[in-house]
Amino acid sequence: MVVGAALIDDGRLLAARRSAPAELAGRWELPGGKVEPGEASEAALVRELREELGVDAEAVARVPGAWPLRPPYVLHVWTARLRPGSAAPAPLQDHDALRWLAPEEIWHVDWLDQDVPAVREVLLGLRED
Ligand code: 9L3
Ligand code: MG
Repeated sequence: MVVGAALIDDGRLLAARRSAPAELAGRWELPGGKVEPGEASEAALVRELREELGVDAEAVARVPGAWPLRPPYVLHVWTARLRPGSAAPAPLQDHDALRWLAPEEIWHVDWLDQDVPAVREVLLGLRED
């Protein structure tokens, strides 16, 4: 399983531009990665956000749905938030740009195809708040 984080702060969603691998470079994603054997999904999400962005974050709620990736992987998404005192996100690994997107800006970036339905779900939640 691959976990992705819809990191939300002040009503905006964090988008991360991939720098690798070549076939995904330049496309935007919900940051995250593979769950390790024996690891809980939320723990994987927190670990990936620390490794990739240098932040101290926590999972908030599972976004309903499961989206197929390159077999055998499946993408599951959680909303997440920065914990008090966390550093601001920085592109440390696998990314070369970050953007905080307001709801009306969500489609201004070229999301990975697999992330589009997940982002659509997240946007519904953002607009309710
Ligand atoms: N993937 C797709 N959307 C995402 C994430 C975090 C990952 N939001 C895909 C890209 C890779 C695979 O899952 O093919 C593993 O992700 P990573 O470990 O390279 O981040
Ligand atoms: Mg990753």
